[in-house]
Amino acid sequence: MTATDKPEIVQTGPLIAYAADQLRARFTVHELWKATDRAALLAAVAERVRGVAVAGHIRIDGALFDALPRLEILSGFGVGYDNVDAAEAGRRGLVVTNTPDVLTEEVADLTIGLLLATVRQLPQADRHLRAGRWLNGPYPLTSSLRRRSVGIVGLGRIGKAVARRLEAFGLPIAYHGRSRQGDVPHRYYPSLLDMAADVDTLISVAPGGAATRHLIDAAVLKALGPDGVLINVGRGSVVDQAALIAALRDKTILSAGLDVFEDEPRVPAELIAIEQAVLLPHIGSASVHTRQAMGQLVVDNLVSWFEGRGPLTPVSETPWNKA
Ligand code: NAP
Ligand code: 8YV
Repeated sequence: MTATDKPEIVQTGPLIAYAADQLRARFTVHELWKATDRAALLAAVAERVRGVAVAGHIRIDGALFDALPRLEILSGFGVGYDNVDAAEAGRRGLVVTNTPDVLTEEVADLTIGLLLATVRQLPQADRHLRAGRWLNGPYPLTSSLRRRSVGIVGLGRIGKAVARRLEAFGLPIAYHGRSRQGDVPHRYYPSLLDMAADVDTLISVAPGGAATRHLIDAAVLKALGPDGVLINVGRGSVVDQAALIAALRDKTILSAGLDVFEDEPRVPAELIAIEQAVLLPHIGSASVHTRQAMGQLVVDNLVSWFEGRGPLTPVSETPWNKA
């Protein structure tokens, strides 16, 4: 294959070099986020581009599909794809892929770390020591994981990996989702409000999008109660952030550990000012090991497609029928 035979793709945002280098070796890559006039770039390549590597958080919808009439496949970096209108892609016969499984254990590890950091106030204790306050007295006693009961919102791949870890901690686990899962030993709650009333620790690993927007609202936080801890590693949009800030300020709940926010990377000053909250800059999958595995899957989906072998990990809205 000569350089000119390479299939042409658009890359929407920066990717780790490990993946970006492989894309450039295999494809002619048009870097959309670097273009001063994106519409002009798309118009110039419209008749040649058949693939998109989706990176970054720009909205991918009918406008891009219209601009690239020869488009066949969109290969996304990340398991969540709420920034892509996959239903519309499906209607147009396009394939969308994501990066499931390769990040599951990493994100579950981070979730447990965030839970422990929030309940035992690890960042606050670290700040206490660094500020020299230990010299004046010990760090105050904290809340505990002991006697807690956990409700998981979104018991999918990552939710189950979190549940496996929590079993080792000896904590009772319940879950809420759209449907009961037959092969799961944990108690199922069709109502999130009922689950929040029965547990004191809520862990959200639910996907973003219209169907889950503000699923965790003021009423759910009130039901969680004054010992309540909310951990969110799914998507910021799942939690009503203004209601959460109010609930933390007036002690409706005890604390929150958040890896995701409604308008990333902007985090409201009101949230930053809440000392008991633990706030992370969306690092659930952000290890070299796991980001390389995710990047590899972005590349592999495109390579597999252009070699005529179909996508490796299509999303449910664009199923691939090998026949
Ligand atoms: P998954 O296997 O598809 O699991 C998603 C779960 O959410 C399913 O169990 C599903 O259960 C539930 N769910 C879907 N829609 C729901 C709704 N309307 N109400 C309640 N529950 C709903 O996905 P995954 O691989 O575990 O990833 C989950 C999410 O984690 C991703 O979509 C992404 O947003 C987030 N994530 C974050 C990071 C990070 O860095 N913080 C990293 C990776 C992933 P039912 O079908 O029974 O409803
Ligand atoms: C990524 C994520 O950091 O996979 C996901 O859904 O949220 C994270 O693993 C993100 O998608 C990359 O921007």
